[in-house]
Amino acid sequence: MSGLRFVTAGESHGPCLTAILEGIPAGLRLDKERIDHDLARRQQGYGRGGRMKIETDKAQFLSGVRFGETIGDPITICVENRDWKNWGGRMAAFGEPEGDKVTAARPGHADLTGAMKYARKDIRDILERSSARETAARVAAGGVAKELLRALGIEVMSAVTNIGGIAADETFVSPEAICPNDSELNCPDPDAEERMKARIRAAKEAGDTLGGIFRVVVKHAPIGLGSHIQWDKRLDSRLAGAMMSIQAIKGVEIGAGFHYADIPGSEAHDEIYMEDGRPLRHTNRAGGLEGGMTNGSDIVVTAVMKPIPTLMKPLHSIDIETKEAVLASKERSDVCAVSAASVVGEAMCALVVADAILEKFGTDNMKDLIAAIDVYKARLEDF
Ligand code: EPS
Repeated sequence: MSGLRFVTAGESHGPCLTAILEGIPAGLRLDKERIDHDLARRQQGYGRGGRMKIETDKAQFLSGVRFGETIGDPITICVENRDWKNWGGRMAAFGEPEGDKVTAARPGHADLTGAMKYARKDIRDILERSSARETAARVAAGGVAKELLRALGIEVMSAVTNIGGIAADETFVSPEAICPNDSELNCPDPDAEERMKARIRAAKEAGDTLGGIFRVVVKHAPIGLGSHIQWDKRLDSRLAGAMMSIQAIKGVEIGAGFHYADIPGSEAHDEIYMEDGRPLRHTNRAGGLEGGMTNGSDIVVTAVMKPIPTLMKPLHSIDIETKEAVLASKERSDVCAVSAASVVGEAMCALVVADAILEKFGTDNMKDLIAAIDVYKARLEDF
């Protein structure tokens, strides 16, 4: 990231999650309610665990914003962990730890490799940071990126398309059909959503977990974000990397994605026509990206999430202290968090697209940014 950069800090049961975001121009008005609404959307979803009943995630702005407007400084956002009050004895920065160590590694989690790599005897030293609770900080930072995009007329939205093998009907979740919705699983197909909920109930009863697929769409991004000239400037690679960085994501597609394997070139691309003096496409198989650059069509990114590795009917594993065979540890967790991941996916796409905009047009203040984009768009009118 060169226009915008951000880091997060914080453990799942520490005092808070924090994000520091640098590069947001001065003069951007923020709607804190909208940012908090995304934090609430990340918490909801049928199949979430007991933790979500404890937390009411809210973004606290600690720097970079005065009276609702950014001032160009790094923005620090903190999301409090209410559960911290129950974990002080196990998570304090100093003193002696209370309670037992976690020594039974969960297959599929960072537990075993993290403990080996970081030379830790208590897997809690790994799992606290690898937990998807960290994504609350990303959604808060992504909320600011979304505010920037909104000010430029760009929208980011998502839908869950599959949970545990139950697929939503394409008429509801095609890139053209997706629009903001507040359904429980972020799935706009009500019939599929009911079947997904039944599938989640059955998984819970069986002590099991479920993964799924979600799609993020970015509408009205300017033409020419990203670049073909270098591997790390290609916007599709940046989007795919950002999506893969979300906990439990195991695959990402842009546009037609893996379906490209099934079709010949004659059906794979988006033919270009000239209409009213402008180039126009009637299809969007490319998912809005050609040569690593936005081409003016909607950006379409799809990702698959594996089932959460914390199982109430645990898998075979080993104890890192005794080195003996044991069943994996049981931590309170979710049965299914695909709808939460879809909100995190929106945040990550928003951060990447905002970064590409600021890289191309400048980062000091909103007035200069809007003027630069207007000049560029006027030039493209007459390319
Ligand atoms: C999460 C908070 C966690 C889990 C979940 C995501 O809360 P706790 O560990 O206190 O129950 O519900 O974490 C995981 C799925 C994971 O694998 O670590 C959250 O805020 O999203």
